[in-house]
Amino acid sequence: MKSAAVNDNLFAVLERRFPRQLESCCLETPEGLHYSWRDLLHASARLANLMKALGLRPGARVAVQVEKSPEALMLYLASLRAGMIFLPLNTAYQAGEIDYFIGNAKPDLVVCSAERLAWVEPIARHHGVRHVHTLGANRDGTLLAAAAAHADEFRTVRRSPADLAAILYTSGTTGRSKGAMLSHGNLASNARTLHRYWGWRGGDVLLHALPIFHVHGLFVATHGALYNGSKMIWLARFDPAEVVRQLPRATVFMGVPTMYVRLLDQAGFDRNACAGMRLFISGSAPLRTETFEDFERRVGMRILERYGMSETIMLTSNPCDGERIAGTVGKPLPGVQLRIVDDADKPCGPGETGGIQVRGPNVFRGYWRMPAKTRSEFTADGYFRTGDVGQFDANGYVRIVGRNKDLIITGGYNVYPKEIETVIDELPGVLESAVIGLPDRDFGEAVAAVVVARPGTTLEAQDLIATLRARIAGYKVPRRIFIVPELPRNAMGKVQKNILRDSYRQ
Ligand code: MLC
Ligand code: AMP
Repeated sequence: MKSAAVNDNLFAVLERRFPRQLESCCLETPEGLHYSWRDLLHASARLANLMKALGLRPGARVAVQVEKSPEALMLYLASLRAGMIFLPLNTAYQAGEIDYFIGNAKPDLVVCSAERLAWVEPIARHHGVRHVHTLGANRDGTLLAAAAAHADEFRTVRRSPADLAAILYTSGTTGRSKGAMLSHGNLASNARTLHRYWGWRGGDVLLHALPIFHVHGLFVATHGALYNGSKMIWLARFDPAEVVRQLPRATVFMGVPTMYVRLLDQAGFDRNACAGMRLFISGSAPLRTETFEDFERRVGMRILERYGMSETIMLTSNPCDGERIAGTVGKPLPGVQLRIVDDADKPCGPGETGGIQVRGPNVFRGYWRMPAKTRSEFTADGYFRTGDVGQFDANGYVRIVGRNKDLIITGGYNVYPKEIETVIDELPGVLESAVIGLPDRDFGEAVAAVVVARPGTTLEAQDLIATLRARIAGYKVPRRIFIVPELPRNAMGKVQKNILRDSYRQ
């Protein structure tokens, strides 16, 4: 029976699994920095004490847009310890995007890099944020200076599994982002499940090269290592040459397919470099069969592909021991109920295509301040509609064959065409636009826009791209813009994006 004394705060769950030797290395960087498990406890305690001293109460939101660094990880852990709700924000977001997130989430504390302060602070103050601090990539900024005065012991705040730990903004089909609310219980259950399923073991070392503002890098990778008491080699950014240099010291690597494509372009990426590696995991976007096969030929190992999303964390995975099949995302994880249904919500048989729905302890608590939207995304019996389309094969492996949401995934980042079309349509001289994803060797899909000018106006694609760069995150900016006299429409007046995709594919 579970003791009443057990704290379900995710940090407490992770801490119970830390190694006994608190002096051993928990995190190191290629620049030669070493952090022990004790350093991690102390740094997160100081930051948690600072949050408390600032008057933040459990349940307050902490919004963070900083470069990846060990201290950025400590800040996340401090937010868990203090019972705050963590709101990580992509460093590519521009002012308009940040304004929406801060206005929607109403955080009590905003932490940004010093370079962003000049524009982030006015936005934060405008929305009534009480505290704004800076955190740089090199242990600089006002946050650490303020935390230094605080004690390095902190009693982790008690949380129940249903209490919120994080809000992750995911774009929406309507162009408005939604905040997916994830609880301590959601994150802890997924961490435990993946720990078993991926066979984490003593001596594992994670090579961490993902950004830490999304599910993949912040939760799946980081929780895996922390829950296993494993060291992380912490790269500030994905640099394929640096990854190849560090691989001989690691056993586990997680990446999006673009990272595998780029690793395969490195001459030194071979069996030798990977001799000590136990597991390569891919997710966040479809892994092409060609990449899977090239990888196997080159390295002699099969990439383990898994499938997840912000609202559900991880859902399915190819096995650690057992056959990993190209083009599939494996079986539903233990505890995850996954069904594939037709338009009438009737279960599909093996080989039949339908919408993927899921239920389980990993499924989020709803969209922040959007109860109606939350209700409409769940079925009457509590399944979440993922918007992904797939089928079970004869062995029970899931194949994702498409999406019934108008979404582009570029290099593991999601782009909703509607959001980009809305921004393009507001530009002077633009009558209308259609945003599509085109096949791209590096990014899987690349964002492209087809734009119609207002009568009597001339538009230049390069000018539009330059203007868009200042308004939206770089990965959302179309790589190509095609100026056309009109968009193809069907009898209902709807733009025929399939025709555009076919025309511009080459
Ligand atoms: C960067 N750029 C991109 C891009 N990333 N363009 C399209 N798609 C992308 N994904 C652009 C920049 O705007 C810039 O444009 C140029 O590329 C170089 O920028 P960079 O910062 O140097 O890019 P780089 O380091 O090369 O980044 C590529 C990448 C990165 C693959 C390392 O995109 C990345 O880390 N992706 C991972 C995303 C991720 O973690 N997803 C998980 C979501 S969670 P310009 O024009 O200025 O030169 C999820 C759930 C799940 O989906 O299942 O996991
Ligand atoms: P996000 O909203 O950023 O969390 O992205 C989640 C989406 O990424 C899912 O709904 C899928 O469409 C997609 N996705 C994640 N993993 C995979 C995968 N292995 N194969 C195909 N699509 C994936």
